[in-house]
Parts: sequence; C-alpha cells; structure tokens
Amino acid sequence: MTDIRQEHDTIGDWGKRIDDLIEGRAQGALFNVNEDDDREYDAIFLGGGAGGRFGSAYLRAMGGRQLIIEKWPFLGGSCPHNACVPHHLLSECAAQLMLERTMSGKLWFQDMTGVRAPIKELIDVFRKGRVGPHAIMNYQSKEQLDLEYVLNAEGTILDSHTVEVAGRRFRAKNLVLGLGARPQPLACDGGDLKGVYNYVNLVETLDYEPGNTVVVVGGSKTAVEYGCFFNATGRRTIMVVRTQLLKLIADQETRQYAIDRMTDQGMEIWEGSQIERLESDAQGRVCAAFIRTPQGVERVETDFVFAGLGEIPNSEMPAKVLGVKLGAKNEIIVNHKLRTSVPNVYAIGDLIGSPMEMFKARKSGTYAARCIMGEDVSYKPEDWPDFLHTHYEVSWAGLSEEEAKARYKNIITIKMPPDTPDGLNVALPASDRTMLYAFLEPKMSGFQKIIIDEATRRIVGAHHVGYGAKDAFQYLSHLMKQGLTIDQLGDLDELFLNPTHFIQLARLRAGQRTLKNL
Ligand code: KPC
Repeated sequence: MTDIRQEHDTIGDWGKRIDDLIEGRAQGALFNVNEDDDREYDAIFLGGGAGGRFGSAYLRAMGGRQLIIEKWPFLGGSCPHNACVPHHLLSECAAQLMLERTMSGKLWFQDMTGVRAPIKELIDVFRKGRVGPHAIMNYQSKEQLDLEYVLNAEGTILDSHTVEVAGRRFRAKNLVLGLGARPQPLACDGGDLKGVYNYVNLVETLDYEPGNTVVVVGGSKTAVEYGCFFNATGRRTIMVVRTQLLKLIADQETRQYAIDRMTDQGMEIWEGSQIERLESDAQGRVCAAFIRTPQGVERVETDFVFAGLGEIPNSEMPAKVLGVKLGAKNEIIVNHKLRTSVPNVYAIGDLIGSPMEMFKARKSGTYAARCIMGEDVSYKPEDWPDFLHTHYEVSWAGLSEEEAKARYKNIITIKMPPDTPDGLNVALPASDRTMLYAFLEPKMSGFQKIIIDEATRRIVGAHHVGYGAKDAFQYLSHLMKQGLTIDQLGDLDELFLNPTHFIQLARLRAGQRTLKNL
C-alpha cells in the first residue's frame, strides 16, 4: 500500500508509476485519501471508468465528498486501455490504408501491391503509448479535480454502504456501481483457443503477426470496426454474421453505401452464417474455422479469429452481495434516477446495459451524482446521435428515411451525391479528407443526406458517410431536438469546404415555399 496523498506526481511521473504497476515491476494499492476530512462520504464509486470519474468530478464540484475504488492503477476505465482509444487508432489506420491502396502508384503514393500492414506492431505501438492518457486521468483527477481515490486494488462490497479495499473499510451514504462490462465470449467448440481474440485480449496478448486470412464474428459496431481494419491491412477478411450486417444503421441508403464500400475493399460478408467450431493445430492455436452458411459448412484456414459479439455487464458481485435486480442481459436495472432496486445503491455506465457508449457512461455518472446531492433530475438516453467506423466514419441523428416516411405525410430529402444517372460518378461530395477520392475515385467520396418534414420544415434525420462530420452531429442532434428547420439550418455560417455541405444545400432550397428534393 502506498499513500500518495502528499505526493504530487507530474503527468510524466504518473506515466512511469502506472507503467511499473501494469508491467508488474511494482505492486500494491495507491491511496489518495484525504485523512484530514472527517465528513462521511456522500458516495463511493466502485469503478473509476468514465462513469465513476465523471460522477465523482460532478459530485465533488457540487461540494460533496466522494471516493473512487478502482482495480486498475489508473482512472478512465476500458476506454483508454483496450476499448475506444485503440479502436480509434485502428480505424484511423483503416482509413489511411484505404486511401493509400486506392491511390497506389498515383501521385506520390507508393505502390501498395502485395503490401500487408502489420497488426501486432500497431498493437505494440498502442500498448506502449496508452500510459499517456492513463497518466493524464490520474493527474487531472487528483491535482485538478481534487478527487479521492484508491487505485490498483479490487473493492469488495460488504453492504450497501460499505466497501473493503486493500484491507481497509470505507463507508458512504451511497454506493455508485460502475463496474463496466466484458466481451461476450465466442460460444462454440474451440471458442477459447489461442488465436481467438476480442478487443481486450487483442491488446493484452497478441504475440504474433496474424496470417493472411482473418475471420471476424459479428455484424455490429465492434465486429465491423475491427474487421475493416484487418481488411485494410491487406488480409482476406470474412465477416461471419448471424443475421444481417450493420442492422443498427436504420437508413437503408446510408447502410448500403457503407456496405458497398466495404465489399469494394474486398471484404467478404457471410450473412445468415455462424461459426460451428474452430480447429486447433498441435500448439493449441486455431488453424481453421468451420462456418455454417446458408449453402452448407465451409472450412476456412485461419490463425486469427476475432469475436465482436457485444458485451456482458459485470454485475455478478452486486447481484450476489446486494441482490440488485438484473435484466435479461445481466445488466443492472435502474430507474431514471440511476437507482437500483436496493436503496442508496446506484448503477451507471456499461453496467446498466445498452447503449454502451461514452456519453452514457459519463452522463449517467453525473446524473447519479446530482441525484445523490439532492437535485431532482432524471436521465435516460434517448434519441442520441450515433456513429461507427467502417473505413469511413458513419454518423447519424434522428430518423432514417424509412422511419420518417412512416411518421410524416410528406418528406423531402437533400443529398449528395445527387440522385442522377451519373450517381456515384460525380466528384460530390467533395469535402474534408475525401478530396482525392472526389477527383480520382468519385464514388468513394462519401454519402450524405438530410431528411425534412415538409409540413413543419423541420430537419428530422441526418446521415453521413465520410470524414470529419462526427463532431457536427453532436451539435446537430441537439439543434434537431430543438426543432431546427431547413430555413434555420440554411441561415448558419458554413466553413466551406465542410464535411457535410448541409448548410449550403439547405440554403439552396430554403427559399422554396413548397420544398422539393435536391
Ligand atoms: C483520451 C481520452 O480522453 C480517452 S480516455 C477518457 C476517460 S474519461 O475521461 O474518464 O472518460
């Protein structure tokens, strides 16, 4: 046990300290507890991921007293350690590699024929660098946000007010559970062989360079995001999808554009299929996958299988010790105040089920804190803007065209590329980070669409495949919920060329009394 209360590590010091703890060169819990404060804790946050950290920061900012207990030697949770941050690194590489392969041999681009980009080397780069964000989280939380925490030691719940950690007991008026989630395992014969990865063990244990064929299991965000990266490295990539790929993109035109570009890149999408079993070689590593397809069972030789099958909330301990009510997917059930079925026990983040997204982790943490501090607020994620990575960024907010047609009498769409016989073969949209595509491979320059309810002139849906638009969707979603009309959108000031073109396109039509498609 190390008492770090009076130590004021710089971010650099923190980096070294965390690295030593992760790599096993140092051990023991780190106690940053204010022993001079004799107030009872308003809340113990069990888990210092995004939810616990943001909840704690908010509660502390409101004048309360909090304690985070975290098993890892850093705050921030899985995001910077093995989830969102490495995924973004890989997705950025997928986009870069697609550009380089498309432009291969043209302009200043090297000839990419036969080039297979390393996976392990990139994972090693991430593992080496991830300590930077970890260090910032610890430093910021202690020195700037004035949070109390115990790191590098697993907390054990004793009752709804008490947690034991590294031999000490802490009591609080409330307990906030933010224990996160873990990847759903691949449930088939051989699903636990060496060479079968998910987003966690890929980062922690990959120790060889995968061969030429990758099998990805799953058809949603994680599977597609990692699958597109594996494909972009130059490997044959088979997506084994039980039902349909990317069902979560409700707008069918947007979904189809994204899928078409994936298949253009050579991805094989085996829908209606599942892994029947995995075969191992003499060393116990996967060497082949037997895949049941609508046409029969196929044997595919591979030394690398990636399962992107969603996540299971880590709810076992609170269910066993406290008896908190669980839902069908192991998630802790909470009401709109983040309260569980047990008095004074709250739950936040991935532990309460989907959407397992950062905004929900952070916001649910802050809302639990506000409720604990006596504010009459409630939170339930609704109508959030969403995104995923293929080789592109796909962002959306509001309704799909199909949903809008079902809800409104008449809808208007404004889109690029335009719905003309030239279709995808015009240099539109020409925008940030798709300019080379626009001029050299136009159909790859993206897709975008806004959907308008003709009667009210309100924007009811927005969809984008390209780059750089995700940021806008954070604000656009909010404006749409406020009732943003085509006239108001057209009256904004665009920073031309912009990734969405939505403002100027809306302005072209805003003068029309009876709106027409564009
Ligand atoms: C680099 C980065 O911000 C990702 S890590 C975020 C963890 S936290 O701030 O606690 O949500």
